[in-house]
Amino acid sequence: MSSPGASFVSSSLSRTSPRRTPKSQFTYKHLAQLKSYSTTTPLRVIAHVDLDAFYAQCETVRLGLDPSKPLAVQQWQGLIAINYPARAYGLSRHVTSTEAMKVCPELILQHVATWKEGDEKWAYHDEAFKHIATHKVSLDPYRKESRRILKCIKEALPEKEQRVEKASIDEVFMDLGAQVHGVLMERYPDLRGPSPYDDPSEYLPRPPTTVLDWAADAVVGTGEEDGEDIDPDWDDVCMVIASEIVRDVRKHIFEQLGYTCSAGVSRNKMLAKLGSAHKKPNAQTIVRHRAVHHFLSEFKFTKIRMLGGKLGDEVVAMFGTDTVKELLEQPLEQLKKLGDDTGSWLYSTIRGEDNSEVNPRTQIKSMLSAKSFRPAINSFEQGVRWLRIFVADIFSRCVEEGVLENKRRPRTINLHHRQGSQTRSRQSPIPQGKPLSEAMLFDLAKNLLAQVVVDGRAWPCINLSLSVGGFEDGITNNKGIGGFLVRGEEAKAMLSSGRLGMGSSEPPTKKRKREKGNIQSFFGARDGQRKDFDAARAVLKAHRESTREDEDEDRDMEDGDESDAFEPLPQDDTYPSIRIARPSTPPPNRQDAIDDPYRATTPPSAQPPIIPNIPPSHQHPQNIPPADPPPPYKPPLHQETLDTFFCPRCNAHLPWLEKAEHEDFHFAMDLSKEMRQEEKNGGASTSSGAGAGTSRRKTPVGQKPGRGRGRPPGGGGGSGSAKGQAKLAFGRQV
Ligand code: DCP
Ligand code: CA
Repeated sequence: MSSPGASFVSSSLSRTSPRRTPKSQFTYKHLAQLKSYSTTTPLRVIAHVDLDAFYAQCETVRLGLDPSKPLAVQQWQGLIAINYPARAYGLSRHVTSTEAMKVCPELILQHVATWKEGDEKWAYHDEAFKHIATHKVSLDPYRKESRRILKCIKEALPEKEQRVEKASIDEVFMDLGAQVHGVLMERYPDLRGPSPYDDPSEYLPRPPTTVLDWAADAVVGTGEEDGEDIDPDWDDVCMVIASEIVRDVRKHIFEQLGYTCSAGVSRNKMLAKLGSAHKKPNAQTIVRHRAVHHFLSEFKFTKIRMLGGKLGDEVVAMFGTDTVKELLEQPLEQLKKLGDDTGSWLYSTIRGEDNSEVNPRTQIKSMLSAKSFRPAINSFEQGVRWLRIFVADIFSRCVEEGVLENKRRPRTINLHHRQGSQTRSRQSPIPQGKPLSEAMLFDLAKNLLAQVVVDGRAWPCINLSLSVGGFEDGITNNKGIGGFLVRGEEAKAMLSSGRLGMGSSEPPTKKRKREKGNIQSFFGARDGQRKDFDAARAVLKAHRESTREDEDEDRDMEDGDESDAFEPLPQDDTYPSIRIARPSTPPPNRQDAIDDPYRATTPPSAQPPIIPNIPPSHQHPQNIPPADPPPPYKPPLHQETLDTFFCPRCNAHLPWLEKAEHEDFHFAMDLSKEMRQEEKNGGASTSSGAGAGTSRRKTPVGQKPGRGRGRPPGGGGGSGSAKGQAKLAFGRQV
């Protein structure tokens, strides 16, 4: 490519221009910092590369189709990726597949791959969209392509001068500092010498004024005559070099794999990302230092990452504007009304400041597989069938991570279960002393679900997700004493599963007594639920036994700890600190797309956001897989009004969907009463029929049935019985 001349010193123009000052505004130190990826050098160059219509391109490439033909990727009835030829018809993610075909009859619709219940591997199924109830989306094909593209990008960069961060399934950031520094030294040998007087704070000489060649790039303007032609400085030259590098990378991806992408080049991640979205597809945009102000003022700040949601709304409400231009008029003190940290962060962000570094970690920290159920699922058996798929999905990804070679392995497994508006999470450690297997994960997953079921109120379930986390580098079978130590995430998970004996304040014998006598007799009347409950209990029992065997082995190798601290007790809400927060609501089409390895499996706290100097008050609160469970389930109106059942125990008509929850309420009440009785009798089990209607309540005339946690009609929070329920559900003190 054509570029600035070999030596700026010999450039006559650089000396003759009347407007030119003899020195650059950058110092030798700034230049040296570029090499070490400093986040503060004003010469910094960051690129963001984003694949165009990614899933759609994956399908086009996989099927060997003509990329100029309109194609969309379908997930059930919705579209999740639309290529640019199809976008020319006005198609977007908001239309359904049927609507899309009406608008563009020649549209190629390809459904995402799915796991079919019972199958061992995902596949592309004909008419998969009809099987939402029995299939689960697999994003494996896109993850695979994502990995190939990342590899290709790395190949296109010098091994020792690359810093690449995978930001999502189809995005990477590159800090081009070291490479650009190398090119500068090559092209402008005069820069190599030591700084005058060996003083790094000395200013660099001016670069030559040869016209900078931006090739076909979209170079963001400054809104006025910017003087670049006669007055370029080293920051402009760095951008030109970076734009050449990025063009080469994009060319390499296209030539090797057939994908087009767009890129942004600027002085930090935030600006580079805004740049890559500026012109699409297959283009690159340069946001020079001198253009930042103009570029950003044109934006609505709600387009900037972290300002799209609640914080953005708050700012709009407080300052009555959503444009950067108007917000720039607010002094720092005013912005600090949002809080000191948030105000300062916002002040610098809208001025284009972002010192977050490009973090080259590429290792996955957690993996998640999830499914939203429409219709909801209603039994342990059904849940287990889905767990089998989740485990197969996760295990195959673990294999790619090198678990079989014991390179890396997860230490914890988590189950999130959603019923109505309530999300429950159960966690357990993954035994580290033996090879990780699919069967082991399945057994752990089943055990977690069984815990939820035994705790009650499990059905109908509208979302289940399973994740493994706490990936660590593998240890060999001859692990040292450290391999047996329980620490960090694993210890947390043990607490969560009660294995350290903190899941309950009562002795295990008492618990077993209660399970056997009361619960069974309660469910005795209801065959379906009893079967469900028994199945869950059988799983818990089998798991407990196998865990005991394992632990006996482990204990033989340890110090002969005889305590019975490993009983896997069902969890409840007693220990909120180990419960996992409910993740946020996804965009409508992403319900099954949540196991994106980067968007969804890297814990937010471990993954610096695009603007990592975000104020702490607005950071994601917990280190959880950012799974996106569905929005709260709202049954269709007719179900709420017509599909009611009559509860003979409290003479109330309640929505059918709340039946199980409501019955569980009565169970809780009965049990609570019985336990109190037991205490009164000095601990002797009464084992009376818990379903005998001992705490029957009546619905006051005209009062609506209670909602939510299965409260019976009229069940006020302060009443004695409601308290009993609360105790059972949250306290385990009964
Ligand atoms: N995706 C999804 N659901 C969404 C958004 C995205 O399933 N609501 C998936 C499909 C996309 C991929 O993630 O192909 C990447 O998302 P992008 O937002 O980068 O969108 P595209 O790559 O499809 O288009 P663009 O060319 O605008 O980047
Ligand atoms: Ca994209």
